[in-house]
Amino acid sequence: MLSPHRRGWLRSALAGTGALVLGACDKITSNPKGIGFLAGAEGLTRRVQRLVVDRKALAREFQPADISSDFRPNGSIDPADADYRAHLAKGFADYRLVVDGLVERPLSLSLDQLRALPSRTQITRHDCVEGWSSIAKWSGARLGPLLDQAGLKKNARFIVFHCGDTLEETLDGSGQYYESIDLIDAYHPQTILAYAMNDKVLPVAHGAPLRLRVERQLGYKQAKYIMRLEVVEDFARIGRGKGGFWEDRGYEWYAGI
Ligand SMILES: Nc1nc2c(c(=O)[nH]1)N[C@H]1C(S)=C(S)[C@@H](COP(=O)(O)O)O[C@H]1N2
Ligand SMILES: [Mo]
Repeated sequence: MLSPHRRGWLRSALAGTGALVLGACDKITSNPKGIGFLAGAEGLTRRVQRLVVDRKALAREFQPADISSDFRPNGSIDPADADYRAHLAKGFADYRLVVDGLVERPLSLSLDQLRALPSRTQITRHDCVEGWSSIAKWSGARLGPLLDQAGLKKNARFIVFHCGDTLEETLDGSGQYYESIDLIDAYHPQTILAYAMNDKVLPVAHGAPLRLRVERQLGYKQAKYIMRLEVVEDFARIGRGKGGFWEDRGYEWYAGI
């Protein structure tokens, strides 16, 4: 609900412009309920606009001198999973990023193909919920153009990132790391599938060969060891249904910063 203060502000705003804006709607302006309805609608529109504008704003970018010399690796840092070990042993020569689900054209992309896609380089700060931050320079394929290449189907709403590491041994396989983001973040210009960190090939500890950078959110959203992007309408049937490994264990799905 609007605060009394805000209601007051809206009422005076409407008093000033009301005659102009609502001039043709005398029946509504002369009806107090009608004014309340319009003021509420205007307040709602402003709040929604602010939300959308905020979601699209860029995360702060830093200078080369700000780059942390000791960027801390966290969570999985050397996956033991057999498939991952096999890829690593071959220097990811056979690695393919699979893009499937609600797409017109499923993709299977080698690292060379990923490196040829529209890219972006950015120096950003990574904030982990554990209370530490580090700054690094990331280069990678922009997710938006990649999704356009695959062509999203009408009912596409979320991108799920399936990772190559098992962070917790569970009987039902739900210990495999995964994450998900919505289309606002997927098309955000700083959202990239990073294959390089500080001008070098992405190290294993930080998610080789491919990790997500979704810069308006916390560390646990930054999926490492990405094997597959699945485009879905909802994630209820993936993992334990909350949209990510840590979300399944109680963390917020939207971890905005
Ligand atoms: N696949 C995978 N991605 C992951 C994790 C993980 O354990 N496995 N940990 C998350 C957490 S909590 C953080 S803080 C960052 C750590 O990224 P870094 O190792 O590059 O610091 O990765 C996130 N992405
Ligand atoms: Mo984290």
